Amino acid sequence: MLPESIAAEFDVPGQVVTVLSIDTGNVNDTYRVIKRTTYSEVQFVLQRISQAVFPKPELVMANMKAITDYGHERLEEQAESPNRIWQLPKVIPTLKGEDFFVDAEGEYWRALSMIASATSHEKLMNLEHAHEAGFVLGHFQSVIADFPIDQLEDTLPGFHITPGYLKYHDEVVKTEGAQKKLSASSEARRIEEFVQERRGFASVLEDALQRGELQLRPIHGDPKITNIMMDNITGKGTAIIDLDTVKPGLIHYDFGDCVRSVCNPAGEEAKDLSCVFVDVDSFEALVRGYLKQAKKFLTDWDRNYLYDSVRLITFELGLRFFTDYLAGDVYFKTNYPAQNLNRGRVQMKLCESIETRESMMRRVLKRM
Ligand code: GN1
Ligand code: MG
Repeated sequence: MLPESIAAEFDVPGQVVTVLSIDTGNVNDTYRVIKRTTYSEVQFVLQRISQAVFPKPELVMANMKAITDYGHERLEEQAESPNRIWQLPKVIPTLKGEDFFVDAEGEYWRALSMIASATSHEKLMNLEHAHEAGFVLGHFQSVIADFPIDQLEDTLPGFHITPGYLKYHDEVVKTEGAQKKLSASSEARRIEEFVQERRGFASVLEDALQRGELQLRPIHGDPKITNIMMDNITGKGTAIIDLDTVKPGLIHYDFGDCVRSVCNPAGEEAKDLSCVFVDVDSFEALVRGYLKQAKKFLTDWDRNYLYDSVRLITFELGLRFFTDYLAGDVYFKTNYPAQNLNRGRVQMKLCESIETRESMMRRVLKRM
């Protein structure tokens, strides 16, 4: 069904004026809906949940409803602070009072409130932006820290388990389609070699979890730069959005993902690899912001694995993009044929830069 007719199924007053497509996001389809009555206008976010990625969208929505209800209560308690106004999206029910709408084709749709007067940026603007990204992530992790993890569904088994992505990669590489792509592209062969050289490192966080050095906690799962909303009025971070992947995990997955997306000034879709690197100044600003919130819950072991998490999650995303290219683009949406190959090269170049700057990054972590 068309998004225009779906938009009318949600409990928002007025008539649909327009539905605009929002192109960021590699998984779900996202739209901004504008509805008007004779005296006001309401805008909200409408999304079609990708069932290629989330086979059980109803579980995604159960988590989202539970975590946003819980989060709103916590944020209400903090609403007194004049310095910063926190926001968190709210699930908008359908006219029948449900948390999602299933259309005639079996597609799952949901509506979420818009974060007011705020902007999501594809690339880093300045050091203050990096500080805010870290602060917002640390704040979100602290808000959900006491949510019982046994009440969160596992919506995406294997998410951020790097050894699992490696196993899948090994299976994909054997296919005829992947072999053809590898023999046709020296870039692809180069990335394949890069992956093989780092096999041993892939289990660094999972091993630490097995040894009991790290523990599972509620995490965001996808705190990339575009999911951190900056307040247009105060210039501060005001919200973290895209709560599809809130589930039990290691806070390191979040930290690594935030750093790899914030501290690469060229962004995820760069074409010129010479512009891709980890910027240590913005890393320092991000860590400073993050620790203002996170130092109350980080253990010594947690701190010990922060550098590794940045290297690992960057490598992991490079591997996920590259494997999806070899598999025929079955997971991440693309706009041109070799986009997932290009995204893979960018993350692997970034991973290399993180390795080059390891001692500088470790020094930053040690100082704070
Ligand atoms: C996907 O859909 P989006 O853009 O929020 C992916 C993340 C990746 C990200 C890279 C559920 O997120 O894990 O880091 O692309 N989400 C899922 O841009 O796989
Ligand atoms: Mg997401």
